[in-house]
Amino acid sequence: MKLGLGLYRHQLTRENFQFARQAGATHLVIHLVDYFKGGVHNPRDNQPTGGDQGWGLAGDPNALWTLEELQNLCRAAAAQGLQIEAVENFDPAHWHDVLLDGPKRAAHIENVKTIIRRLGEAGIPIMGYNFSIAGVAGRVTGPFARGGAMSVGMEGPVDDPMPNGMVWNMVYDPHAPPGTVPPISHDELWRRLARFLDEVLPVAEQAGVKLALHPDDPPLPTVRGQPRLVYQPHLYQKVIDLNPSPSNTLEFCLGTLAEMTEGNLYEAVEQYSRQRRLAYVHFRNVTGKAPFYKETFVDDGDIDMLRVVRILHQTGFDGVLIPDHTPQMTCAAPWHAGMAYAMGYLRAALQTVTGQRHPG
Ligand SMILES: [Mn+2]
Repeated sequence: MKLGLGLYRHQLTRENFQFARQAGATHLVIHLVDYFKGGVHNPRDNQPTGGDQGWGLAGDPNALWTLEELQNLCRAAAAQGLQIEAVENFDPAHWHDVLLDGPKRAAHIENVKTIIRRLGEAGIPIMGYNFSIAGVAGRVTGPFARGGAMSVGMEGPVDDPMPNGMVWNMVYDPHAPPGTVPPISHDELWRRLARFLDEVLPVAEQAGVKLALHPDDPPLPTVRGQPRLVYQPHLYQKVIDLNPSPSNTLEFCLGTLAEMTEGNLYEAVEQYSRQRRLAYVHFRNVTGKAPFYKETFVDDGDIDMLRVVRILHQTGFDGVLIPDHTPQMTCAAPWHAGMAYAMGYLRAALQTVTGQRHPG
């Protein structure tokens, strides 16, 4: 097992690469979508939350991430002793009509294929994604974690409809006509995922890239009136069973699994790790279940994280673990302090469980 750190787009700097390496990371998971165009409604110094308009404007629909950009990032990371393990999340601007089954769907499937080929060429082995219409919506921020540390949570269901021009909690068309996105059925959403996987996985396999699906966070049957795919642990199996490709994998988010109302988290870790379908793991702890839960420090929630690391080790998982989100610590660098705390915990857990001083 290897330790990684996730960085948002505006954090992809030499200073943060050094911070990651100093905190024990050998790998990075990078975000290339800019989630922080919502200004004061969605400040840059924390994980994105946002209001009714979500995280704000999506990217440029005509500017796919270039091979040169990816290669430059890989080189800059390597200069600090780090490998880029994954890019996390497609930009809604590049693939909204795959999610919405809209008129640009064919062009957007080509966008996804192009991005995956470029990742493969740059040597980045994983593309993490969410197949979700509403995305990560409906969360609140407050002093919920130990010692009054600022964290996020949910205080009830959020089913107010989503305005036209929006998908995955971002605005891809600011000039969309007034009105709301009509809800679809769960079956229709599964059909869209199956069709997407059938078209894209052969390209991913050829490029040597795994597609890794994050579960729906928050995990509820619907959010903003739109259906969700993976909102109980057993639904991850349905994703695996849709397509036998070894590139059909999971971005395994412990926090989201713990928020689910059914199943047993430790059994789920064992079940999916044994099938060799975990691409990488998000470490995040929480208390409570959706739609009433709060994010906590990694050592302080409902999940026994050391037990999870032990199961991953016993089942032969050899991929990357990253802290997902953490509460913000009261100091001059709240995000970095929260991450450094989680990295220290994870490094100690890896040393304890593997019996190696330099695991991974
Ligand atoms: Mn996650």
